Amino acid sequence: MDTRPITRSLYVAGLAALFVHGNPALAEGVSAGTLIENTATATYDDGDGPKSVDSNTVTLRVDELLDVTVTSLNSGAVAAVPGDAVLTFELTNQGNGPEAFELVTNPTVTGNDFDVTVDDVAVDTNGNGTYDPGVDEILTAPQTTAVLAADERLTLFVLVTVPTGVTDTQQSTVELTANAVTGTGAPGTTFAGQGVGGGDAIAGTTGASAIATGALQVGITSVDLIKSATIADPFGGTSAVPGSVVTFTITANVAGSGSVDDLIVTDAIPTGTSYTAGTLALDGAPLTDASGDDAGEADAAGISVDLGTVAGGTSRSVTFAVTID
Ligand SMILES: [Ca+2]
Ligand SMILES: [Ca+2]
Ligand SMILES: [Ca+2]
Repeated sequence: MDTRPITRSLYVAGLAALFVHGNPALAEGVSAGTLIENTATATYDDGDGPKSVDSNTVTLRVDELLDVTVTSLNSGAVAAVPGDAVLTFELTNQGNGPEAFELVTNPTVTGNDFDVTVDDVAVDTNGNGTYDPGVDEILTAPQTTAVLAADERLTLFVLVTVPTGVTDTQQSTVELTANAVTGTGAPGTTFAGQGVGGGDAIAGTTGASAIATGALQVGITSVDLIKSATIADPFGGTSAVPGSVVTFTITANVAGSGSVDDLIVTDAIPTGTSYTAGTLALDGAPLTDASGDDAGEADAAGISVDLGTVAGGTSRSVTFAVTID
């Protein structure tokens, strides 16, 4: 005979059905407007076979959280000279529902060495990360993005003009603020009925507002050319007479925090003299007279040396010799 006591077991199965309408894999969580339905089930054995019982179903609609982030996409300060410059930002709808954002720029930031003029805010319409005039859409006031889906990102360009009169290494920053069009406020601020599907919209941890700064640094680079000559006459002296060899030195001094591109030094062979073949040199190292094989070329008419890109603070010296006819 079985003497074991009757075992009554009760298993409560929690979290039954989770109905998700839409995409739940968002940074902010479940999509706004999603209905979350929950029914609890209990199973037990009352000694007369297994039984189960369901609870009533509780249905929750997920409200819309309003959140946004803005970051600068420039790696450090953008090198600038007087004239047009572009600052690049990324805006992300961090909320869990669709939302548009109004954009506000501020070029007069405390600590600026100079202030730029903000000309426009543009959207990277063709998505290549670069401002393309005539292609990328310029927003009209009030500058507002399209409605962005939850988690959608947008690359934005702030188009500015750097004023004349700025000096090398001066810096300026520009702020870009994005505010949810539905509203902003302290986290938890509720906009009744203004969320997805008539639910509430609620300011999230960002307060539905974000700000980022972009920086510009002036890089003005100048080139100074200095030419000198030394003379060796046929008699061991330094007189300029027919037959004297004149060695010219041309020094290019590049100054400033930036660099110059395509720096080419040229000089015509003076009338009354003839180029001495094989005397062209850069920083003391010989260059051939032929073209296309190194930085330099020379012929009866003149010399040319291509220094390429030269950073500020650098000096390069070109030398060559002529003989007085
Ligand atoms: Ca919305
Ligand atoms: Ca573009
Ligand atoms: Ca050459």
